[in-house]
Amino acid sequence: PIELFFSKPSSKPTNNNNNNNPLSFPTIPIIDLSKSDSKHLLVKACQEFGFFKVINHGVPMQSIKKLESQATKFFSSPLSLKQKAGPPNPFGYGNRRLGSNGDFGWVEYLLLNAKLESDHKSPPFSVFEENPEDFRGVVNDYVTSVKKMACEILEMLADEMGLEARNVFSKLLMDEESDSVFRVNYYPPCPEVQEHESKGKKLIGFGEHTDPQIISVLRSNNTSGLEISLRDGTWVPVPSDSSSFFVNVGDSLQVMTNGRFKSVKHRVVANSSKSRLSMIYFGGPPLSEKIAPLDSLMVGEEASLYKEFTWFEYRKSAFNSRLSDNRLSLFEKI
Ligand code: GA4
Repeated sequence: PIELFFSKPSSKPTNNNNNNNPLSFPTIPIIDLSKSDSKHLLVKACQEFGFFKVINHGVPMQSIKKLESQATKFFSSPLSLKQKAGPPNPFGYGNRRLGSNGDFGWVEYLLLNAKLESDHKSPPFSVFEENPEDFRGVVNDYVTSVKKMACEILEMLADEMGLEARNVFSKLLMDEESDSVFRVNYYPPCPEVQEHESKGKKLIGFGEHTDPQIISVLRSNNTSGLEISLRDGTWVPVPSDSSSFFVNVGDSLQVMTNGRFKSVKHRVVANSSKSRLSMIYFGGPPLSEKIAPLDSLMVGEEASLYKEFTWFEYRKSAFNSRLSDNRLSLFEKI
């Protein structure tokens, strides 16, 4: 039922912001990766928002455009063809249903293995009839560049925090066993949006949630929809920017920094006239990895805020949760 997709009326902007501009939204931090003095701003953004925008990111526009055009072609194919690439268990095409516990959204998507050598002969890749190998190749190119950027960011963070090894975080993504995922979301335009907006409701494309992994790197076309939640509960719309990337802290990075960095709650609201296409790389650790605050980060008598768990345990628990659950709360020490 369509009603399931609607949120409560969204909160108004507050004057509780960081640019002394009453009644406007705070500005989302912009990090220029080509500047070495961005490290300080990066750490600040991870602490305050768990979210930032990245410019001068080094990902070739050609690689982005190739993926965008392949994905657009796929999502505009007949439903019967797309369904051959589904259901997403764990990888493949999905439509409306999110996860396995009854969450719905106004969205279609492809969930893919971010492991570069993985097979292109079985679904969802095999459904790209013209040349499944080509699509895998385009995904591989894109994931390779985005993963490199994610690792650079994680190394700048470790550096700025004075951690013993600058690769403490990035080595988890670089590990051959890294459990990383790649996702392409397609949000079709929805004519009913306007009617509901007049009632103060928003049609939800992808419901509010935090990402369980370490770091997520998102790129979208020029259609807005993404919103992040501030700690006071205000929803802040993120203006789209197709030439930049948006990065968010995942639950695992929040734990590894013992709560210094915040995994940000976010959602996507539907658009009445334009389709939104986003592609997200979720950098995760190997399944056997213990997720715990880094020793070198703990000061004095500081105690871990979290119980011990492996990524396998956390992932399993996260995938058994509902989108809007506070999935980390099960692992917090009381
Ligand atoms: C959110 C981040 C990634 O997209 C994802 C999502 C996963 C899914 O779509 O199957 C989850 C969601 C995400 C968190 C809670 C569970 C699992 C849907 C859901 C209801 C692939 C992931 O790793 O966690």
